[in-house]
Amino acid sequence: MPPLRRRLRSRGFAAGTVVAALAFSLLSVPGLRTQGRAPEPQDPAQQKRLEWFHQAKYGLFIHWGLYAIPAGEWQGRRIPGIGEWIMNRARIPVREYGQLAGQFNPVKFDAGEWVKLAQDAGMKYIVITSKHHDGFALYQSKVSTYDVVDATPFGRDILKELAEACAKAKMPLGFYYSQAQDWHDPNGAGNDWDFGPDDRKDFDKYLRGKAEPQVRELLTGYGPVALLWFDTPRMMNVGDRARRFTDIVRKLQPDTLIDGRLGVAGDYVTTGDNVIPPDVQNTAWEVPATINHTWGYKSYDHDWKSPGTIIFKLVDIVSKGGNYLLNVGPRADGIIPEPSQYVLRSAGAWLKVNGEAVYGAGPTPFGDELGEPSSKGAKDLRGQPLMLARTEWRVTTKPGKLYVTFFAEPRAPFELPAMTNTVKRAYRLADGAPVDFKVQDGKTVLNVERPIYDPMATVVVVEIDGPAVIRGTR
Ligand code: JFZ
Repeated sequence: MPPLRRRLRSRGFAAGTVVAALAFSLLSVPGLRTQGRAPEPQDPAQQKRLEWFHQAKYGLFIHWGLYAIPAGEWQGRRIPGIGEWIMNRARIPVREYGQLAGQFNPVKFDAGEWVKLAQDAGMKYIVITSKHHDGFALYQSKVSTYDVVDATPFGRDILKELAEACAKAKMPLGFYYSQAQDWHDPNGAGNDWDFGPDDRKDFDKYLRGKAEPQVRELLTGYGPVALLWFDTPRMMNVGDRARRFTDIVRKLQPDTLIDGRLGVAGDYVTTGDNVIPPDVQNTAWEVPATINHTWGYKSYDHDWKSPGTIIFKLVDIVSKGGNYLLNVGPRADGIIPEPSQYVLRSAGAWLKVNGEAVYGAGPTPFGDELGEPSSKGAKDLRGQPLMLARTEWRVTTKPGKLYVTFFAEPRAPFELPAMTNTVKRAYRLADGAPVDFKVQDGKTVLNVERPIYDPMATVVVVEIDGPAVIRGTR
């Protein structure tokens, strides 16, 4: 085995430090300085806060705001890029963009239906944009009237309705809040077309006058907040700017998780958008991901990921110790695009049967199945050894159990990497049918039925003696 993989795969305290160091170099994207730094070694309170998060594994991200109205087009032109960035990409003046508020009337919005979709999808938490970079709040704010209650004909507090529906369904709810970029506020970051360059702004005036009080509102008016999802921490590494937010959160709701994009270490690491690390990460982490190529709704992006792709990514992520926060962008009428609903519900049907391999499951004890670095010594775009991913199977774990998920029929007799544990039993998760196995040179050979039982993904449970795999041969 090449040394990099051996190092990445090893466990134990000293090795863990190496893993963490490599992990964070793998997670950082030059030019996007938003990646979470390694959280400090976890304190017990933090571990406690993270418990539900580790159980949950799969969440629904919702990007919704005024940008759903233009839906990717401005003045008859298709604006390239992600939908919620249209104000920036088309350089729309605040005064013009703000007029969208007068048209925002999502009469088909039904919070209960959104929560039902998340439940059907097998998702265990929801995170919604409370205020994105455009500065418009989806709830009634006393700090600014640029919000859904004060500025739109709709006049209903969307976050309140969603918080109530979530409470009823016992669905943890978190809020995305753009703490640094605010293209509506003269002193917020990002809007240089109306307000000039950021370095001439009184950024702290914006933070103290809008962002901090709005975060206080979110933490006091909507019941328990499962997590706060900060983003694009421009200019946040000056003085105590980021710390001021941590202090507000810890004081008002000590159990609320903080993501990795505040500007100081949060409770977990947020990877780059759609970036799944190549290996197991020894820290709590989450990948925010799109279901097509945009977060906010774009009328002409129909490139939906398939249910099979979603399930592969979810199991892949869980086998590397992470969480999957998968996004939908509701339309301006309040309906989540039907194709996203179909994809999520189809993946959810698989999870109803096979969820035991996902929820609360730990990472793979192996790693052989993830891929290997290119033998030619090639480097990826970040200068890291290029990893050639394999996608045939993944392993997730619970005490005494391995869940081997097959995404394709094994081409040869299927062998698990060598372990000293005794295999007690093997069976298919979907229907409990026993799976024949034998042990050869310390390796467990599973006789996987052909054609494969569920072509989307078939889980075989392997029960072992002892709580965890011990690698090697006896
Ligand atoms: C940010 C936002 O700008 C975007 O609109 C969306 O909300 C997304 C979830 O987050 O975009 C980013 C932030 C960080 C990276 C990429 C896109 N990154 O670190 O790779």
